[in-house]
Amino acid sequence: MIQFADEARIEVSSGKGGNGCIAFRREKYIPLGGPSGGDGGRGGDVIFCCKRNLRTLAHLRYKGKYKARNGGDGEGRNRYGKDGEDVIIPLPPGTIVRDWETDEIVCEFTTEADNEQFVFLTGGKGGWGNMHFKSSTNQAPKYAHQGKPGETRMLRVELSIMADIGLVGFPNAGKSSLLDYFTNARPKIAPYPFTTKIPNLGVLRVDDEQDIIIADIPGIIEGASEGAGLGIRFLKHISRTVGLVFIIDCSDPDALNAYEKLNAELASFSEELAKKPHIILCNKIDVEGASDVAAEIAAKYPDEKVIPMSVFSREGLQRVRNEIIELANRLPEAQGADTAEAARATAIAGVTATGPAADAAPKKEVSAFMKDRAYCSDEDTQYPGSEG
Ligand SMILES: Nc1nc2c(ncn2[C@@H]2O[C@H](COP(=O)(O)OP(=O)(O)OP(=O)(O)O)[C@@H](O)[C@H]2O)c(=O)[nH]1
Ligand SMILES: [Mg+2]
Repeated sequence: MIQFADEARIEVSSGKGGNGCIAFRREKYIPLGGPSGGDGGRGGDVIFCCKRNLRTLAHLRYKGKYKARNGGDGEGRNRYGKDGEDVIIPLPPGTIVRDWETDEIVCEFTTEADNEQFVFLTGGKGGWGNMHFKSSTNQAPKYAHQGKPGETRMLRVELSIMADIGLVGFPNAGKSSLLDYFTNARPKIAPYPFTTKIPNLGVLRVDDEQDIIIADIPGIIEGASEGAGLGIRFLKHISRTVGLVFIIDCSDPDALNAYEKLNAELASFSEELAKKPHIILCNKIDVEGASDVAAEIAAKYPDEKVIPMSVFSREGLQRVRNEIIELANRLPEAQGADTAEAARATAIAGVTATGPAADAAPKKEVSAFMKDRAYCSDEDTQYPGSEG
């Protein structure tokens, strides 16, 4: 089975600053040339960079340790040491990086953060060479500064896919087929359960103003919360959505109870998740008898929005599209948010703080260490050798 890397532990270290040099100018015809030891170079930084085309944290798992280069030592003839190269760690959007010990969030990338960089650890400063210490009373200083050490941190990196809408259904219900029809994603579709083993994201283009990101996750079965099937850990990837789309295969003998069973599994993962706004799609009505089942489901849940459809025969798909758009823009009434954006922000904050998705780690106060770290755009970052 393909493992979907959504958690990793990494150790990151910034580079040590280079030592200052003790040297004296020695040249023919220039007696007592004076101190000429150059400064050490700066140690490299540890930088996180958000890369939209990354989808898992697998690359971190293989490596484990990231170390920026040390700064070079200063040299004679007033030569500076080379600055140490930064280590740039690419992370997919939706990544949260926490301190391993304190659980403090040290960096968080959203879906819009493509190419955003975050300087996490700065390298040690280079030490001054003895050329700086010449004074009227000491013309030949025989000392220089050592470079400052770098820092090392152990981090937990978590990926939680950011989507507007999450698809929930038993295996084989047609989740991936729906994603394939409505979005640019081309997931694997096959007539057997558990075709989807890792979450897929697709973008539904509404118009020039709006894209809706839909997450297709592996199928859930009864008992998934106790580990049956692929379990429910993938539910964390839809924890931050605005709404859920339940898909029921109406040609399945268990179709009538599917919604209840799915909802029960969701609730055992997180009450918040089970309470999200949602619609119910009754799929495969092209199959004989399935339309009647769809009608029965609609009658069973008069307060729910139940839509009969078929990806196969394309029936009902226009309505499904409209309902998905409406769902993605819906405002949670209770929260009194005035824009869809604000609603999304509330949804994100609400679930990260409460659901097990957050691994029971509520946001803590920002530590002194994190206060002076800052996000920056690509232009603000200086790469070694690019200065001047
Ligand atoms: N007859 C019919 N078959 C459909 C329809 N929609 C999907 N299917 C078929 O149902 C099977 C399962 O579809 P998928 O989209 O892979 O289902 P899934 O929910 O993603 O399944 P998992 O990834 O295993 O959880 C495929 O063989 C599809 O061709 C439909 O509207 N009518
Ligand atoms: Mg699938």
